Amino acid sequence: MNFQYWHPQMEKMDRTELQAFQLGSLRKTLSGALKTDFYGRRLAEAGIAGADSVKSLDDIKRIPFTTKEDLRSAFPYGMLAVSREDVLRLHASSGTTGVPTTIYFNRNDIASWTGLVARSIFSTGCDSRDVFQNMITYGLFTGGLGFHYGAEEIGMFVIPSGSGNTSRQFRMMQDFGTTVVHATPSFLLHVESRMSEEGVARDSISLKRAFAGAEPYSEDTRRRIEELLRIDVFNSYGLSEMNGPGVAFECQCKNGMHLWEDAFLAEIIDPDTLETLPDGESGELVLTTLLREAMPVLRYRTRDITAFYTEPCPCGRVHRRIRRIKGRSDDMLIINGVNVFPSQIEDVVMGIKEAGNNYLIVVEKDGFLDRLTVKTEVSAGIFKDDDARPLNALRENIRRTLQNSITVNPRVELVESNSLPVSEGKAKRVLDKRPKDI
Ligand code: DLL
Repeated sequence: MNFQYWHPQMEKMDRTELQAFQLGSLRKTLSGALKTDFYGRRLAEAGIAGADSVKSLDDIKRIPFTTKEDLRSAFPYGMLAVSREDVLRLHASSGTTGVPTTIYFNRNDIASWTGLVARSIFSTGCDSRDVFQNMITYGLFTGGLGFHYGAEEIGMFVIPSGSGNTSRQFRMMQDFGTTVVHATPSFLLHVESRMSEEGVARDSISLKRAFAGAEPYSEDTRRRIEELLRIDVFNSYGLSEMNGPGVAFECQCKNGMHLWEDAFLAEIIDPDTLETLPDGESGELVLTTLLREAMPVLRYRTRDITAFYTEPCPCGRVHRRIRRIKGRSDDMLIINGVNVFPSQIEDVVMGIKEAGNNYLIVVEKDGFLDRLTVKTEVSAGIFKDDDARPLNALRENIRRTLQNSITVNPRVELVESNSLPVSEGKAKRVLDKRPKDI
């Protein structure tokens, strides 16, 4: 295989050099973090007064973890390390209780993020001759602009098609000779099935590769997409708190995702004991930003369960690879790539007085896409009436309020009070019927 490197010096430096670079960057990051309200307090409590109290990479263990809850509590500017005039952009993702977690970028942050995404895309064998169709949501979600900038940096011909509008997607592929697409794996499968339905011949498109991520999927799903569309599919991992995409990415070897360790310091911990685990063991990924200036984040608990590969990759990159994400250590659902916390749904349902006390969240596959149904009990009495209008209005009110809150359009089913199962122990509010074959 012919390997190509976007930033060979960074991608292939030896590990000692990489670790020295990481230590220097960690200290810079700490200096920035100490300027923020949130970390100023948090680090002082942990006895870290200045960046030089960190003498080795191992000293990272003295720094307290950061959680999504912390980001929410610091909303909007408690973690901002630069003046607001220096901020160029924000992105956001859902928080556990409806308050978004907001991430800020200054000019250098946009440049370093763009570099990481460019490096990721280039490592799959793409170059400036490729036509790239970005079939993912633009806007507050990081997947759109993150990939857009990275692909432009390489000089690719970028089509910012966004997600949805399936028939138009493959028409654009035909019109412009798209060679690479980016989408969630479920949307890729959906596009393929619509192509077959509408009789679009595979030979009428020039697709060679796809980047698929933002939600978990199995090796079988990857193979299925590859066989159906006759392309190579590369796994792409990231999270808003760490820029977005471009945290870890598969290279041409397609065997684990290189986690860009010059930009992120990675640890794997046991989510229960919080102890660091040896390389190779499966646990929760914890990440510290090393390059971010506007909003450094220290020891962020991603809740994603993975493990490091212990053997080096034939591509020659020094950055360690993580395994396909096995699941999460919290209850966050990912529905067609969108993060949804059950607590957000509960807030909406409980905030509507005609809704009863019990509800059930059902997630299942509808074709290749995810479908969310919220079954809600209604207050006693409302079903007795012959007039269906109040029920329809209530259903629509719940649906609209939910859609505004979680950005996913759910189906709402109203059921009689006391008809949903009540568990004796912890309430089981989520029924995830999607196949788990990871
Ligand atoms: O999903 C960023 C992204 C955009 C990644 C485009 C890849 C492509 P968030 O919306 O903050 O950011 O969601 C982050 O999604 O903690 C994982 O649980 C999950 N996730 C992301 N990529 C993968 C993947 C973007 N390849 C959360 N496999 C993360 C499994 C993934 N889960």
